[in-house]
Amino acid sequence: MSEHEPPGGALPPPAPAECAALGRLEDLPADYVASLRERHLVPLWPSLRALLPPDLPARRTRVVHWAYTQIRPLLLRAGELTPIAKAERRVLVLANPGHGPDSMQASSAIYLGMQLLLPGEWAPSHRHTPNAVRMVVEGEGAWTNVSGQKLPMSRGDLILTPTGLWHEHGHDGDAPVVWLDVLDLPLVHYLETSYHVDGGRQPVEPGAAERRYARGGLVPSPGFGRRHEAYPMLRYPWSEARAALLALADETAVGDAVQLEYVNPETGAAAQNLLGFHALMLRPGQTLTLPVRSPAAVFHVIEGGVDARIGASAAEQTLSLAEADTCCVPGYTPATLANRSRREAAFVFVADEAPLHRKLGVHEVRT
Ligand code: GTQ
Repeated sequence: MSEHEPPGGALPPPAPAECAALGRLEDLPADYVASLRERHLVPLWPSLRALLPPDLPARRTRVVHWAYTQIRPLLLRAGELTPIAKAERRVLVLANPGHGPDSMQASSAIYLGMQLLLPGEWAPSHRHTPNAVRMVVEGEGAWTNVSGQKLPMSRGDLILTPTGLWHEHGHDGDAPVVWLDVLDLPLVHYLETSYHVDGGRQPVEPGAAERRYARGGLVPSPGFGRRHEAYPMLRYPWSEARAALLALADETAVGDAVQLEYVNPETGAAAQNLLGFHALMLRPGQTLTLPVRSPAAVFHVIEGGVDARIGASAAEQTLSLAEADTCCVPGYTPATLANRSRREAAFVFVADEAPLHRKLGVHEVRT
């Protein structure tokens, strides 16, 4: 689907006449408002500007920086306080205060959680309507079994657990494992379609899909191991993504973005239906200004240190992101990322709402 652009690029600022003050609720006789209420009716005009503000949408999502050094001790404490049997999923949710202090939202559609699994623990099998991915932050030896495929979880790996697929997590290693969960839960919940089903132990075979689809442009021939599932690839190893970024950097003009999207290798479409996932490389010393787009986005540093300058000049904030830190950026917001190192590349995992915006026809890039 093509990108929706307002005619003539960015919309012009509204003429004052277009934004004339409209009648307020208080202007109406109390008995009239009461009789509307009784009949479950609401006048539009007092709320019209709030629903359809001029030029720029109202956004509850705020810029937030979650430092891993602050999350980690609290997550390990959760490991002491709450046994896995009492948690099922031992997660601290990254709650954007713009959506309320107890919100389970990073943005209107994105949920983020840091999940801890201790050696020997098991998070039992279930399936649910929201789509989930895991970005492994720390530790070795954990695995996720998705639809019977046992997928090892190493740092930087992206593991998909798409809508409706059984999944359970286990850990055969000897140190805590932490990963970042990214779900479209806020949207699926808003749609009144969020639920889960418990499963027992699921059958397990070693996951081989990433080897079936290990090289770009080459997929198994029909009848010779071609997957007909909606989600043929469920694990994207960091070693592959990192190598692909370094190769792309060799082919990309200095100063241009070196970014890859995680896609379904059979269709080339985004790996999941609602949220998009990308891996971004910043060359040593590189500063990259991102296009201003409608979807909210999340940045999570896989390797290196990155300064994120976010917001229009008057309200600009600079976040100093360290390895394993996560931040979120509302839609329609300028953002510039700078690699603090002059010697090493930095690598950032990006999650955004772009596939959803494109499907809804509201995706916009502003220049
Ligand atoms: O690991 O299945 O952060 O079901 C939230 C809901 C993780 C999971 C979350 C979940 C999971």
